[in-house]
Amino acid sequence: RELELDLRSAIEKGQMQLAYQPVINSETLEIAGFEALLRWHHPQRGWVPPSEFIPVAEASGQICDIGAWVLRQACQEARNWPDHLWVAVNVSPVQFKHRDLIQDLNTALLDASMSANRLELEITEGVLLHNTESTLATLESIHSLGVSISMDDFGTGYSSLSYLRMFKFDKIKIDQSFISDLHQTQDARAMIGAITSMCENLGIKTTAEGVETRAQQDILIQQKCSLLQGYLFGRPVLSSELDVYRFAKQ
Ligand code: G
Ligand code: G
Ligand code: MN
Ligand code: NA
Repeated sequence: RELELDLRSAIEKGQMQLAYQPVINSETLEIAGFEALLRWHHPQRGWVPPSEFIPVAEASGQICDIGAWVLRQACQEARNWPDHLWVAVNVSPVQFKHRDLIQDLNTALLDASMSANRLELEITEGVLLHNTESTLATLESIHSLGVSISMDDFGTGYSSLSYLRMFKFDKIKIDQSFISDLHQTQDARAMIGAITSMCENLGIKTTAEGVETRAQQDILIQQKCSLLQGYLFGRPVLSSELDVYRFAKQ
C-alpha cells in the first residue's frame, strides 16, 4: 500500500530510469540490440527491484502509465543509437490488455521519430493465456505498425508450443533455466537444439537468456541459437553509463 503510494509519484519525481542489457548476434558476436529493464531508485528505499514493484503496479493498474513511460523513454534513448541497434521493451499482460497500448506505441514512435522496425515488444505467457480474438487483434495491430514481437521466458509456460501456433512471433527468448544446466547434461543440449531447429524452420529467431559462461556460449553457437544475452556479454547498465557508440559497426 505504501509502495503503491510512492510508485504514484516515482516517474514525475524522476526516480525511474531504464537500464539496457546487450543482446549479441551469435554469428558475428556483435551487439544486435538491447533489452530495456526498468530501475526504480527511491530516496529512502534505495533500489527497489522490479520483482517487488511491478506486481504492485500491475495490481493497482499503474503499470499502464509506467509502461507508457518506458515505451517513450526507450524510443527517445534508442533514437540516438546507431541505426542497426534495436531496443526491446517488456510489456506487462495488464498493459497489453489496456486499450491504449497501440496508441501509446504510436505516440512513442512518432515523438521519437524512431523507425518501428527498431522496436521489439517482449510479452509473456500471461498475455496469451486467454487466447481471445482481442489478444490476436492487438498482436496483429502491433505487427502492422512494423514493431516486432518476442515471446519472453519461452519454455516455462503451460503451453509454449501452442502459443507458437497461435501467432507468428518474430523471436522467442529461451528461459534462462534452460541455459543454466547446458554444460552439465546432454538432455539440456538436445532440448536447445530441438527448439532452435524448430524455430529456424518456422522462421522465428531464438535468443538464449542468462548466458554466463563461455561453455554455454559455445554450445549455444553450436546449436545455432541466433542471439545470446547474459552476464557473460554484459549486465544491464543505466542509460547514463551506456556508450552505445562503442558498439557501432566499424
Ligand atoms: O533486471 P531484472 O531484475 O530487471 O528484471 C526482473 C523482471 O522484471 C523481469 O522479468 C523483467 O521482464 C521485468 N521487467 C523489467 N523491466 C520491466 C518493464 O519495463 N516492464 C515490465 N512489465 N516488466 C519489466
Ligand atoms: O524476464 P526477463 O527475461 O525480462 O528478465 C530478465 C532478467 O534476467 C533481469 O532480471 C536480468 O537482470 C536478468 N539477467 C540477465 N542476464 C542474466 C544472467 O546472465 N544471469 C542471471 N542470473 N540473470 C540475468
Ligand atoms: Mn525480458
Ligand atoms: Na525472460
